[in-house]
Amino acid sequence: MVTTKEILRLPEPILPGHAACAGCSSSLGLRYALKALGDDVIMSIPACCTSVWQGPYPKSAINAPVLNIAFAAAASAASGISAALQAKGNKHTTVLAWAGDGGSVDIGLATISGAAERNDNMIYVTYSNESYSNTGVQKSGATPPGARTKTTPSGRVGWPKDISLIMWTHNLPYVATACTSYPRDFIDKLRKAQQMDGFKFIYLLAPCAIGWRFPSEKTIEIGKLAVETGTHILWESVNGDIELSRLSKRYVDPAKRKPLSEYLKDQGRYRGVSKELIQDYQNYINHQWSLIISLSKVK
Ligand SMILES: Cc1ncc(C[n+]2csc(CCOP(=O)(O)OP(=O)(O)O)c2C)c(N)n1
Repeated sequence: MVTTKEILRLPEPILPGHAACAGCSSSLGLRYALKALGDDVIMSIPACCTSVWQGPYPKSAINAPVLNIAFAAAASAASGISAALQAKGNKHTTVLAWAGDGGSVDIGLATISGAAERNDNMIYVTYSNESYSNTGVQKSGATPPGARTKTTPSGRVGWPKDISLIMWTHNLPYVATACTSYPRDFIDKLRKAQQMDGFKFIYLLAPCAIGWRFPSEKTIEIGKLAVETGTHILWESVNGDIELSRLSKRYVDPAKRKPLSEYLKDQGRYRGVSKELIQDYQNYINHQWSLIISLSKVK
């Protein structure tokens, strides 16, 4: 496993002058991703927070070549980059598609599914702040039960789509979940994906201080609570074999998990939400655990 010392020693890929909000974990996530993958990377980024915080054209705080592309098109643009590299005989450059949950779970789903079915050579990371953040925090298909957004003012009703499992059903070489509060786990997963050919998918939980309404200094703590309460399950799949990651293995037993209320108490998006919706969130979490365990090697 990568050490904290090594992460600190790696060159800084996010330059001074970016426009991310205080406590933004999508910028942190991309910082780790580019540290993990090195400097031989070409990115595809659709309309999302990252395309805003990278700074106004012609300047960019991301120290990598970026193709900024339409909202639905991160995967199809990355497919094009990947095909061009292949045509040039370039086997060394990594193609990284980096998109929000709205751009992945909703409007971009068809293009990701197409690229995955073709097994196009790229790493696709969905960084999920569980809403359309940069346009004012509207509900996305990844918004969890009970969360209040601009378009769900009394709390989101219904269950989100699990894009990691949707991608898993595409029979991919690599699928994983990660969280910006655990950079070592995320970096190891990215490096593993980088060694493989074909379409690799990572779903990165990225807490958003503005959208989730918590104090900006709590970004890391909130992400850790997502894992410690069992709300966000860390797992990976190599050639279809799902395995729980070390950090989540300890929470297989529900008695070991912190109560969901610990995770929600500092998040303004859950303030005043009905008990029924919070219970529905707990039901969803329990359902996800049963599903992952039944699909994984942990019986
Ligand atoms: C076709 C289209 N519809 C709407 C928009 C406006 N728009 C730009 S970014 C965005 C939301 C992006 O949400 P998400 O992908 O979750 O990324 P985040 O902003 O949370 O980082 C929307 C609705 C657009 N650019 N194109």
